[in-house]
Amino acid sequence: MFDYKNIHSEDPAVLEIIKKETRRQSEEMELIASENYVSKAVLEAMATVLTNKYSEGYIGHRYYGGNQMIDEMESLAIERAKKLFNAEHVNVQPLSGSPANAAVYMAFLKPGDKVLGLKLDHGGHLSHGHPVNFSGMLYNFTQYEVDVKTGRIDMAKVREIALREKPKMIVAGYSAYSREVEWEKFKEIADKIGAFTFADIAHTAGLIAAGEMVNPVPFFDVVTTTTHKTLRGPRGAIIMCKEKFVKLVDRAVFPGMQGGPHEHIIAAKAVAFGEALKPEFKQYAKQVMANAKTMAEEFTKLGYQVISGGTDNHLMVVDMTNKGLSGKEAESVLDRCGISVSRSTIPNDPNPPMNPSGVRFGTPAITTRGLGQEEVKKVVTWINAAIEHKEETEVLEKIREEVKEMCLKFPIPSI
Ligand code: DSN
Repeated sequence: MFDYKNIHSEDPAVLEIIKKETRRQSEEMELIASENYVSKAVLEAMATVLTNKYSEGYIGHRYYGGNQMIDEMESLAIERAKKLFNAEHVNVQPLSGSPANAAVYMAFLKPGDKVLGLKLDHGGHLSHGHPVNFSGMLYNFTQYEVDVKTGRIDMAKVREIALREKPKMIVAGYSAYSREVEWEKFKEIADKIGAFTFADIAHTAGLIAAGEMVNPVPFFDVVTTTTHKTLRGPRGAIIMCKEKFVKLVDRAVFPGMQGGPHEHIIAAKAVAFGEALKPEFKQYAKQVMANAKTMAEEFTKLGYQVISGGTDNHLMVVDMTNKGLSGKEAESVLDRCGISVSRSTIPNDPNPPMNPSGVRFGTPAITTRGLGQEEVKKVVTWINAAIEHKEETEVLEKIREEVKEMCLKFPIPSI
């Protein structure tokens, strides 16, 4: 959409890489559950002079002059996000998901405090207490799990652990969990022990904003989300909280964790929130979920083990063990066909995260391109054929051609 004439003359080496990536995105299929394609308007907002500005502080209280328009932009983004999620307060400055989560812990906890979070190989995020992450290093996490038989979070077990451990905070909301979260039950358990409730809705935020999944914002103490997954905005994050926690949260973001916010990204967040408030976005979210359901059903028909037996959202984790390959091998076979996926652990995975047993599939990006359930069925047959014929270069190349043909039929809106 941009003509790139200045990069062309100033820095052809950079332009060459941008062009190659544009071609890759355009001709290949994106099934990574956390990725999406932004609109032209979001892309334009990112490429603006707002990147030139320092604006440490908050609206009306900045540590630099010349922030009148920046104040206007931040309040627009905040007002739209509040409306979208029915939030009492929104901080739109977090640079991305992990820094947002770090700010939440900093706001509500002291190092060493007890927290409850879902284990990484059961679908949690690194920043929900994994020992190699700052969260697991600084705070005393106890990890809950999904029930291995059902693939779902066993709330009776969560209650039992919470009552025993008495954490100061309970974290819910996940990276590789395909079912609706029982937010109200989490809140009820937390209230019993006086714990803070923290929801990380990074994956499902767009579906929640569209009213297609349950929204924890009205009753959880604090909620974070990235803005670039199902919400289809720029790479970044926001924190939402109850009015009574405004000072704690805002101070943790700045000066606690961050310096100058990225105002060009905040402008793009505002555009994305505006888009998500439109009725078309509800249709988009519905289609994302319908596509995911169809995908899970098609995999199941072909003998794949979908964790929890299906999906209520935009993603699913498929155990590749009975197909005779690891998640990493499946990822690389599909890469050769022009289909991007991400390897994933399965609950109690006997293999390490670098070479786990499963693959996570998601439908947000293909739905933005306009693919519907009929196309999704075709995509699953390609995936299955690629896995069954993983050693046969000719078969993989033929699939690659067919994938490309479909992708060119459904162009990415911003390309
Ligand atoms: N990296 C993201 C994902 O793929 O789920 C989470 O931060």
